[in-house]
Amino acid sequence: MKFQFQFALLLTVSTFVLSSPFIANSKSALSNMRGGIGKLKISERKWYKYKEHCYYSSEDLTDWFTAENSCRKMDGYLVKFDEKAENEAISSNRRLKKEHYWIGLTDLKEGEYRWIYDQTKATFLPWTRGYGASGTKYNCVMLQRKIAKWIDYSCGYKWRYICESDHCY
Ligand SMILES: [Ca+2]
Repeated sequence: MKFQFQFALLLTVSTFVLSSPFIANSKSALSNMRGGIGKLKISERKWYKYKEHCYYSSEDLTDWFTAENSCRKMDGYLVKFDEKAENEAISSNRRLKKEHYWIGLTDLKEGEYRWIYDQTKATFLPWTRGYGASGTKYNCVMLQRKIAKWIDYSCGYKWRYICESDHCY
């Protein structure tokens, strides 16, 4: 009898908690978010996982700013290479090895290369020979085809791009 009473009480309390509007809303928001990201991953299979972060190589070609926007929409940002090993891993695992890809680095202030993700300065700059000092017309950086070297280029030019996300589902 005592057990039945406790069980009934527990059931009442959990029904109340689970049906409260706040929890119901955040649960549905979370499951929508997961559903969206999950669907993209599973249906398109373009994500690569490296050290708990996920990387997405786009198929579409856009200017640098549109690329950054597209990354934000998928809960990410244009890739930030925190260390050389990350640059090399992502470079060699991009979807199309023979293509250039935008990365999240710019020198909107001439010569000062910063990551769009957190505005920190790049700690290493593996330029392709002849690039990296091309003046005020070339302010956005891309990963060169085939190798883990970088090229500064005109931000309006349309290339593929790589997004990074801290959330791998
Ligand atoms: Ca990173």
